[in-house]
Amino acid sequence: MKMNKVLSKLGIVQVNEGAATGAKWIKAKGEKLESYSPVDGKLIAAVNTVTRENYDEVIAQAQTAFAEWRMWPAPKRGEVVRQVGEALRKYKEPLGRLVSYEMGKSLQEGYGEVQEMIDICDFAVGLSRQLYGLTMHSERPQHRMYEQWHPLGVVGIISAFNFPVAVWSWNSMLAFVCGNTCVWKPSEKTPISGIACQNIIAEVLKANNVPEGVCGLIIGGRETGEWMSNDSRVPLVSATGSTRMGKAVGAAVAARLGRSLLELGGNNAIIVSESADLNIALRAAIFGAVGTAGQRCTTTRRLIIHENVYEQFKKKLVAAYKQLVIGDPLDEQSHVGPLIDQDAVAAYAHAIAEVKKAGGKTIVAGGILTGEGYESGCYVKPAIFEVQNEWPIVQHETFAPILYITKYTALTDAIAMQNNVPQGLSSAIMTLNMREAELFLSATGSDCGIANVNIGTSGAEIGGAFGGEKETGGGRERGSDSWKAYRRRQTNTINYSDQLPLAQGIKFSV
Ligand code: UN1
Repeated sequence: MKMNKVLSKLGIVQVNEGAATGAKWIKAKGEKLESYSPVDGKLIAAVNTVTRENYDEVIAQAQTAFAEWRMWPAPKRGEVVRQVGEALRKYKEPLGRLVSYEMGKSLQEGYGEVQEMIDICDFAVGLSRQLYGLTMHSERPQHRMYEQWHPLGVVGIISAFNFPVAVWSWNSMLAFVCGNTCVWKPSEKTPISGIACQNIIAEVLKANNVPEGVCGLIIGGRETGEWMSNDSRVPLVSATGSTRMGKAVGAAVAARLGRSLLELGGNNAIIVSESADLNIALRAAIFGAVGTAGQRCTTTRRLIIHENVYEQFKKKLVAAYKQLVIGDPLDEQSHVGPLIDQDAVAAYAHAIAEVKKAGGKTIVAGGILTGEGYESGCYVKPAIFEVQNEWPIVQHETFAPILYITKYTALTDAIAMQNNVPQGLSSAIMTLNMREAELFLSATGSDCGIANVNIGTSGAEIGGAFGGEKETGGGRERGSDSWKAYRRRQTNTINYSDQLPLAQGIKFSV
């Protein structure tokens, strides 16, 4: 499908409006933001950014809508989400293609991202008939005690360029079935994918007479995120992105005693044991390191390899890296697409210079590609360096396909190395030895939010809670009981006796 056909299918025009309260668009009055594809450097479309006034209008409408939306029975809200899932199935092809073109990930991964959206819709529909609270036994006679979960209000969603659409859906679909309204600020690097999602969902909102304001969108830069973080009308801000951004959002939200849900940087390692199936380990490591051109927060950045298989595994890696095809991500032959923009290319070059300065040994050389097919200036070669784990550059998350490898002797040392970084998102061990696997998963093992055995660090399924510890921010999105982050807990005690006994046996009479 040609890109202009893709854009017209998704309702993208030359200059898009930039703010929406749901089914309705507002012509935003801020500066124009142009989105260029890292694939070929061409302009995709432009979009107006919001002014403070536009922002306030969208938030106010979200507040108004909340008063009504929270009264809808949860399964009825779930039915709307079910239809969103159907609409996403219908638009999977063009939306996946647009994500691939605007962000630069491979077409397969673009489709995969839309599939994650469909999966969260299915998950949320089931959840809409659950959202369970507990009942407890009261210490007082003829008393009943239980807890229930109520919606919070307006949920602000700040998402990153690397998953331009899926992360919005993880947050909003759970927030919706929980009875919240949402306002989404997509990354300013991928605004057109955000506009496309809004167009898709608008059809469903209209068909179901969903109150205007339930699902808002604002296009803007850092300042817009700051408005949201400081806005006490937004009880929860869910932010995905760099640790630096997350610290700013977390501090601003905490200063007003709001809630934040943070999913920030990772520095994910795979431990390759001498008992690993090396072919599985190789495939996992390569997809983990070069998939999405190293721009997932779950990207494999470090390999900690047992000394007895180190040389052998290194050879396999080098041979496999030679096979990688770097090029247009919409071409199914390509394994690695471009980085998001030239700033990312500069960060890649800087990291390589730093690792070399620290004494890193080049195993597979990097480089910026030029010439035919690489005109956007965003294509780089996946690189591998032999390093020491404690070097500052290795401790740092660089959003690029740079893989650091290092050697270990004892598994406990490998685990210590894997944990010895500021971030704590994802981790994995490759081993067929159950003692090693269980040690890695034990309380003395990986300190990450995700720990896998014989699976790489990326590619988590929707059903599990997603997020991590330390500088990753501590938040959990998507599966398991992550929905609780989008609700407030209320403990209810009901007295159906004709007495008023006090808890803890306290006597008080007047
Ligand atoms: C991210 O990079 O922000 O587990 C999310 C994965 C994907 C999600 C990544 N399902 O790699």
